[in-house]
Amino acid sequence: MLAVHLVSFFFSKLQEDPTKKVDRFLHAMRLQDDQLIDISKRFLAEMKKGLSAESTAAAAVKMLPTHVRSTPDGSEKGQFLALDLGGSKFKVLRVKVREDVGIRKGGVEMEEKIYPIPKELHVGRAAELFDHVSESLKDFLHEKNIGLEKRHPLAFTFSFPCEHPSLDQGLLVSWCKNYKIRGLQGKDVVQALRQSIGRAGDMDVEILAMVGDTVATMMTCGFDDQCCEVGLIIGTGTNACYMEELRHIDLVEGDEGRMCVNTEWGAFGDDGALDDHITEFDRDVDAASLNPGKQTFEKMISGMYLGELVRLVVLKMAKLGLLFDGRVSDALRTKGKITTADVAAMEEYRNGLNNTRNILAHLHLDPSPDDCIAVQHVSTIVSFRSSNLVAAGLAAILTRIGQNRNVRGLRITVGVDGTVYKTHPQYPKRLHKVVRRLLPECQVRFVLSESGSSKGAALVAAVAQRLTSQRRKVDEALSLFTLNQQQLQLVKSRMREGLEAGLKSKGSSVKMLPSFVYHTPDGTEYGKFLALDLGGTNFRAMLVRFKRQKSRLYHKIYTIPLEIMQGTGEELFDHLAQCVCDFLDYMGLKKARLPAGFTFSFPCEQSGVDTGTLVSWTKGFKATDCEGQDVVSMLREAIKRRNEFDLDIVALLNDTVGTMMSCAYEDPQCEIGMIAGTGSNLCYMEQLKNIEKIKEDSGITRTDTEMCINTEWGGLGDDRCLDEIITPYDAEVDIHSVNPGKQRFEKLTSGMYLGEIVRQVLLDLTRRGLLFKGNVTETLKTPGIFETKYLSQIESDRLALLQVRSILQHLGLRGTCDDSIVVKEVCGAVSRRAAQLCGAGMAAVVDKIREDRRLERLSITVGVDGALYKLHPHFSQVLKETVKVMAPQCDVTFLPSEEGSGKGAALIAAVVRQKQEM
Ligand code: 0WK
Ligand code: 0WK
Ligand code: BGC
Ligand code: BGC
Repeated sequence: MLAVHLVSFFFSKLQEDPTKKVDRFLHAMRLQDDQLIDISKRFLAEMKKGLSAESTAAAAVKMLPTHVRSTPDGSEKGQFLALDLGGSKFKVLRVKVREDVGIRKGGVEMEEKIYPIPKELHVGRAAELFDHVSESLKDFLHEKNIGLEKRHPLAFTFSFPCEHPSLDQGLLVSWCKNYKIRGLQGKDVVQALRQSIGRAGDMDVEILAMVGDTVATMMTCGFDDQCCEVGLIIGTGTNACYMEELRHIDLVEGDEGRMCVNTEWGAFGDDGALDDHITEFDRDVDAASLNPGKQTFEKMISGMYLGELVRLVVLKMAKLGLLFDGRVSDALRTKGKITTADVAAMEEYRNGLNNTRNILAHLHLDPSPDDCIAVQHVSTIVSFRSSNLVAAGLAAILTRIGQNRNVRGLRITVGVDGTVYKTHPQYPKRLHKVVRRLLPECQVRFVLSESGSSKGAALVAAVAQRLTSQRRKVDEALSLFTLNQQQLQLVKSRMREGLEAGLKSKGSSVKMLPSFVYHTPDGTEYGKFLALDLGGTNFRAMLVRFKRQKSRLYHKIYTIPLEIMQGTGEELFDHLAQCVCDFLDYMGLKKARLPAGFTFSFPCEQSGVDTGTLVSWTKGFKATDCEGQDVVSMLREAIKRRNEFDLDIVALLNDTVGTMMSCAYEDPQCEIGMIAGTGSNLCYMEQLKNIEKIKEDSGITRTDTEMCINTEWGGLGDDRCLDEIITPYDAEVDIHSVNPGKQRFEKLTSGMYLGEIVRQVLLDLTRRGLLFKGNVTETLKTPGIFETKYLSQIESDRLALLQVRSILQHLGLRGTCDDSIVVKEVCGAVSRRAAQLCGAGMAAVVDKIREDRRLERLSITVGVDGALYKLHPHFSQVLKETVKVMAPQCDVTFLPSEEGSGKGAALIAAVVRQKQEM
């Protein structure tokens, strides 16, 4: 007996392996990696087509924006009703989401009930389907004794292609799978549901969000795994979604942050892109479907069609005598007689062959063992092609995300659901394997959505609720920085009053310090001068040479260490003398005793052009024994102490005056100098007769009618006249500054403080849980950590949010894209207010000059310098716009100073020199 078996076994081995003939018969379905890579590339191209405004209308792969802008961050909470319609089962659910504990750890409680959808409703009228849905909801509320008195937020999973104008609106693009209903295409599905719930009555439901099942699945898995940014369904239908950069989604306003895109990849190939892979069996399945010509990719993959594909293949092979000796049964000829569940059963590891025999027997066929092996192999090839095609599509999506993030080794999680993936024994492993083979560098994790997508839908509703309340609270904080016309008018008139008061008497908050500079340059200046410039972020020494209205300039920049800025006056001036010595040595001019102009960018009460006592330090300087001292004498003494060189300091000036002079050398209309840098200040040419506080003094010649006044407008508000626009954040910055109560206007407008104001706002928003998940890091508590340069970088239009995020990470602030959006908005609000306030101040000055000169219109130039004006992406523009609006009778030109105030210092030194030689 054993001998007989061995003979027949070897005989059968000799006979051809039945799978071989199936391999040959279905070679078109057996896709090799190079073909999958090619399909993946085609799909990537389709994705780009769907995202771009030009080509989306004609694109087969619609790439539908979902208005879901972030994946769960664990702060979602609340109780929601949920409807899950479109998959194989229609479910009504109640979902309770608690704080900060993941689903696996039971952070979400669910009660659900499945309500069958009668077949006729799949092909009836929309109203009938939705009335059935609403009645089911009503039944669920009764059964679960959920009170009807309270308004219930509802999340709706609707698994058909919809265009979403917003999270709670969805216009149906088309029906698919086993649905073909009349009367809803192009209409708002949420509205249709609202109406049918209204018709059902006795229910107070607020539909907060409607999403597709891929989105809901991504959110469900994202609650536990923050890396989950892709949702995949391989069920009755198939589809995928992923988080795309908003700037790539042309159909949605804004380029900040991300948004989940529902690819609707089921339609890939509807434009013929996959024709070279469509087999006759695919064409037969399509022809017999409810939507011929549509959902090409889906019909090669999803559970709705796999069984049918296998049946058609087996039928064809039987007809060709390749199976069952050519015998065919009516059952085998009948559509739907082999289901996808049958396909899965045939491929079961242990009982696959047995299941195959039973299934074929069930079709009134009498298969031989080889027939069973062959039919099982048909199932394998058909489902293998399905998982391979999904892998190709997924590889395209992951490649896209990798490109968006500009990373090669992407680490990401894919949330998956759907009966095929869940119940087909080999499917998940095959899919994972091929994806990892196609994308070896990527670390892809697949997470199965255990209990359906409604948790995800509830999370979307919870996120929508959270984002709405967060948005409201953030807008409240930002609104404190939004100045309306009336408030700007107030600042303008306060500034005007400050200017007038300062001209009359000493001690007003806007000091209006005389500079003893009586006129701007006239081009006759000549000679070689040294210019020293202390005040901004650095100390600069310059050699300036004037000849025939041309100037040449060499300079060197030196830093001022904090310990010098806040040490003793002697140390500070010794440091300056050392820098000057180094510069003269470098220029080989130590022996020269050059005439020098000293730009000292702090409020100095001058009694002449070459002498002035420091009224008070500003901008973080706090060197001792300086306030009330003559700063020129202090420099001279330091030079003497050093005893290596000598200077003839003939002029002391403020950086605003130096800037005005520098620019006036180019543009004679320049009569105002403005600094928007570390500090904030302005000077302008005032009529001598208006400077009441100035006594008859040496140096005023009869011809002089004007003098440049250093307004020191930074002090506006020190008398609390700006309190109504001072926010609590400003007060925090002032209290912790080295000069509390002082320089209030400067502390609203200058680079030294804007970063700090932003930090205070971020600190407050984080403490209130509106930012960085409420995680108040040491960084956020560190004064000065948020330098103003970061504002300029963060607000630059060219900078994508990701870069904002990396700046924040560089600062040790780990946040989401949404956090980055808020940080950018806070920076924008703070810098915009600063520019508007300077604009209002400028409007006060130019209108005063215009009125003093009894002019209907004034045309004037402002020489301007400072990192904030020069480097901030929007500051200068907002400033100009504000001046135009606040001083409509003045044409103000802003002329950025090329070489800083150094040339201005030298020009004043030249003028003084020429006068001395007269
Ligand atoms: C379960 C989800 C549902 C989705 C379905 C897809 O809760 O939203 O539509 O998976 O799989 P199917 O039921 O079509 O196999
Ligand atoms: C450059 C000028 C200097 C002035 C500085 C202000 O030459 O006198 O103090 O600009 O800008 P900051 O360095 O504060 O940005
Ligand atoms: C639909 C998708 C859905 C997928 C999975 C497809 O037929 O077009 O919207 O996500 O099935 O259910
Ligand atoms: C100083 C001014 C200076 C301005 C710009 C302010 O802090 O008080 O004198 O012009 O900064 O540097």
